[in-house]
Amino acid sequence: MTDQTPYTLARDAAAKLAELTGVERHDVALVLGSGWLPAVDALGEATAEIATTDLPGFSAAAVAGHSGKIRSIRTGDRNLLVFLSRTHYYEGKGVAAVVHPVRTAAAAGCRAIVLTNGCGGLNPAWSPGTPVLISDHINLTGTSPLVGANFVDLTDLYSPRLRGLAREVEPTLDEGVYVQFPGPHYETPAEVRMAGIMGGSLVGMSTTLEAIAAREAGLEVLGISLVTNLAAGISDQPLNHEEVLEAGRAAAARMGGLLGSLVPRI
Ligand code: 8IG
Repeated sequence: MTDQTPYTLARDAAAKLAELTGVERHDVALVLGSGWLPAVDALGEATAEIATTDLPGFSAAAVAGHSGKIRSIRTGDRNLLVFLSRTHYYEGKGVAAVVHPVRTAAAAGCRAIVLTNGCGGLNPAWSPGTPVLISDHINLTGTSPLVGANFVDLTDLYSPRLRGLAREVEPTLDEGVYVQFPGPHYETPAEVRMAGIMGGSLVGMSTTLEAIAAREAGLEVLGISLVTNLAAGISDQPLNHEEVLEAGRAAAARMGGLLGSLVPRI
């Protein structure tokens, strides 16, 4: 045990996952963000559902609206591995804990991962409940899941091929640059203006570290943000978490339809 690395821990988790789900190999992984849970029921019947805490390296979920479960779903001829919750950087459990699901998915055989999140939008045209494809990111956490001289190329991190597929399913989808702040507080209006000046259009507290780990593991990455609120200062409304959950419920059918059409084609 003392010789465990994040990679061997992920291999152990993948072996236990196969044992508990009875699914030897998964093909596509999906990580759910705030507001996305209702959409998953539209994806099809679960082959198996287990608690994340049944697998090595996972700890309990911390956020309302996030459920600490992993669901295996058969869609078309694909085995889809759905993480109904994630560990956020702001929980202070370390970056390796944040990206453990991604590494577990890779060890379980996945070739692609769909990272979803709920976030704030800088474009006033994005009303709450608008899905936006992530075209690129700015990581403001000041850290990386990679340790050592591991110079992973992040050009085209968010797969142009998968974004193209998403737009075949839903041609009206906009794209945006996702800026990850450490959180857990929301941004000040000045920080939101800064994010915009830097070239960002979405602000949130997840996704970028996971995307980096996914690229390291050789996974193709699709990122989809659900804009659940206008970012601080973009509207004169204060932000609250209940609004996030409500935007998710209201957008569930559309998100479920999008994922349901997309995943079998990945
Ligand atoms: I949902 O406006 C959600 N998550 N940082 N800012 C940040 N994270 C978020 C926001 C937001 N909305």
